[in-house]
Amino acid sequence: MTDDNDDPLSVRSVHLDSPPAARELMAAVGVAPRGVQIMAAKFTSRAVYVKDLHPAAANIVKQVALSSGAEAAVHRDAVTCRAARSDAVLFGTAKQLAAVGQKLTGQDFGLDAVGRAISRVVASWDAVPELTLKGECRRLEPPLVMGILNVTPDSFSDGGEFADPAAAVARARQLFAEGAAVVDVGGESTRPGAAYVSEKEELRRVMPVVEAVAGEAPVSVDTRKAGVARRAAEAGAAMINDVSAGRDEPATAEVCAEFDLPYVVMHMRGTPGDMQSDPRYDDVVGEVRDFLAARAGWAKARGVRQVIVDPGIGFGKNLEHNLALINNIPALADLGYPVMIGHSRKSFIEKLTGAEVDGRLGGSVAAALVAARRGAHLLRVHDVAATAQALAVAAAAGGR
Ligand code: HH2
Repeated sequence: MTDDNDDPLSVRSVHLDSPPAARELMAAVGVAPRGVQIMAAKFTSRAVYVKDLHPAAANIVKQVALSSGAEAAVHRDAVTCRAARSDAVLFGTAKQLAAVGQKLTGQDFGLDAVGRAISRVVASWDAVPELTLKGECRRLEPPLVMGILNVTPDSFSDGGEFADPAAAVARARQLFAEGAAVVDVGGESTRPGAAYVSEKEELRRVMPVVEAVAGEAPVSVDTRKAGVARRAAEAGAAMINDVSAGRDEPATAEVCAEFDLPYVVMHMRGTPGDMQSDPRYDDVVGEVRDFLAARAGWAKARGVRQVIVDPGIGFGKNLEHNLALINNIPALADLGYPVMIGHSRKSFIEKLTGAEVDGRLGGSVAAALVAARRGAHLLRVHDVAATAQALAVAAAAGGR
């Protein structure tokens, strides 16, 4: 990034669970130990992270924050300009941080764009997105549950179970009865190493379910193919879920624009064939966020009205990456699109607990609750009844 920083993606929300989490983040930014001690006293759970500032800009951010009653933790050598660049963590109430954003807007050293980005990020904290599904507008807090229905022989968890169309249709109806707001029908496994499925075969698998159920309730189709998306839309599908985010077949977004369907764009590193071979990121949250912002913008430019973003848990990510993404959902939600999380029964639960695929209910429900707390708007799960029950109890007992 240059000094005339015009990249608003350098500013993002962070959620800090506790004062130690705040201290750890400040230490990573390069704050002096004494400064960490003083500023930890101003701990707030929601903070704004600004990446890669010129030291002059970092000093202005610090002054503006202090004059607004907020705090900005910057690198210890930003003040002497010995640090070439500094990140900043801004602590304060939403009101104080909104004032910081406003005061920075119009300033030099690239701070105009940073100020506008801070204002946008802070404004997103209180916004609850909505989603129109089959003509019905749904508020996404608490999150909607999306039931998974794989009509494949080889999906990692339910492969082969619902290959028979009658069994698949019955399962879809059961998922709705258990509390799913939408059921995601997939005819191609995207598990690591999965083989490509032809369009003809994918249509043969998914269309009987879409044709039987889409008239009754909202059906999503999990497909990377524009031809499948089109046939599903013609048969009344309510949403398209594209794990390639339109990179495989850009025309998928055009189908969503034409039929005014919500379109899920998901982050994946590599392809299902190679994605799990030693994935690496410098900044997994920042890189996934930048990708989703770009793909959502791309879909919007093609006329899609409702875009949903998904960090793609398990798609080219190791355990640490998956946990960082779940913990940093606020940094994805502040892009202004509903956030979907698909954590259900995935192997990060095995890495944490040793559980085999059919024994991951507890881990899946726990991840759903954490994701809901962090602000996820749609949870894509196999176990709808257990997830819906846990969300209802968590919302009643502890909010959201
Ligand atoms: N995960 C899978 C498939 N589709 N779509 C979105 N948006 N997000 C996800 O995390 C996601 C997804 C993989 O899970 P599953 O469908 O259970 O398995 P398989 O791909 O083996 O059919």
